[in-house]
Amino acid sequence: RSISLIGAPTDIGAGARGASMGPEAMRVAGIGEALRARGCEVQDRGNLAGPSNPWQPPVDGYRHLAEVVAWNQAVHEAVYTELRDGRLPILLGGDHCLGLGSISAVARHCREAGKKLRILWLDAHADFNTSELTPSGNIHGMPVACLCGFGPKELVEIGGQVPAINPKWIRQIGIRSVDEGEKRFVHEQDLEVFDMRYIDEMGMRHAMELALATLDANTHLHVSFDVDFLDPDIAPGVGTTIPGGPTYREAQLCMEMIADTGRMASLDVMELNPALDVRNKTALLAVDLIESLFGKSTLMRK
Ligand code: DIR
Ligand code: MN
Ligand code: MN
Ligand code: MN
Repeated sequence: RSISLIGAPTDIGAGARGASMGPEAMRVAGIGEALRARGCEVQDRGNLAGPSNPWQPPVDGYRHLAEVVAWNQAVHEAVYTELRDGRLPILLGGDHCLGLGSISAVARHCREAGKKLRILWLDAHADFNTSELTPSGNIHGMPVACLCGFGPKELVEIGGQVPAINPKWIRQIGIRSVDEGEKRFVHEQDLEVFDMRYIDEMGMRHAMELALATLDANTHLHVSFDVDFLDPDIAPGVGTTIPGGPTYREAQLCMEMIADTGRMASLDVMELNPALDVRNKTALLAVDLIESLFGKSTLMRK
């Protein structure tokens, strides 16, 4: 497989500074070497450029809207170009507001290539806020809503078609922090959410069986991996730690089951915050999990 690494060094949509250092921490943790060891051809496209973080309060429910738009346009073009060239893009964030640029590019590619799209959203949060619902104004809490057409015009139009995606195409895994108004909106839009209670009761295996059901040979599977999906005991290097996330074993199984489908065609690795990490352990864990996502297993698979 031909993979392109794209760094997006910004924390423009987050509530804590530091995710701007995520791409380099992933390189230092050896993501390129790990993928090459899996037999992949890997090109590191380096880092995208964009506005610096002015660290201003929200205006009309959005913090840094103009800067978020600029970063997402850059991400959209970069991800779209790699897909057009038949490559598998891995977006190294950066905060999760950039999921909008990335997934709008994937959706545009799927429209043009006549492919079905399925999105796995691995996260502690639903990221389904709007300017009316958000308690923070941080746009990293809004990308899923923007993709579904609920957000400011400049953002929802980045993919060239509004909405960029249908909420039915999304499966959310590991969710355990949803704001009050956001909760109602998730229900209203009928998002398919496998929250931590579901995983506790039914197990990661069953959650993933359902989340990955009905993929076919014509499906493009996109994985948007917010590192705060993981339990903070194993992954402290994120801006918004929420207790009670998937364990190391549960996270490995999740990644292995995705790999088994053979359908993953694009990936985001978001919200890694080296300023809050301990000796880069969260980046090293992310690389370990990504190896599983690309098919590393203990034994030969039958
Ligand atoms: C919270 C935190 N729901 C907000 N969101 C995220 O500010 O909208 N944290 N995505 O990582
Ligand atoms: Mn997120
Ligand atoms: Mn999150
Ligand atoms: Mn089952």
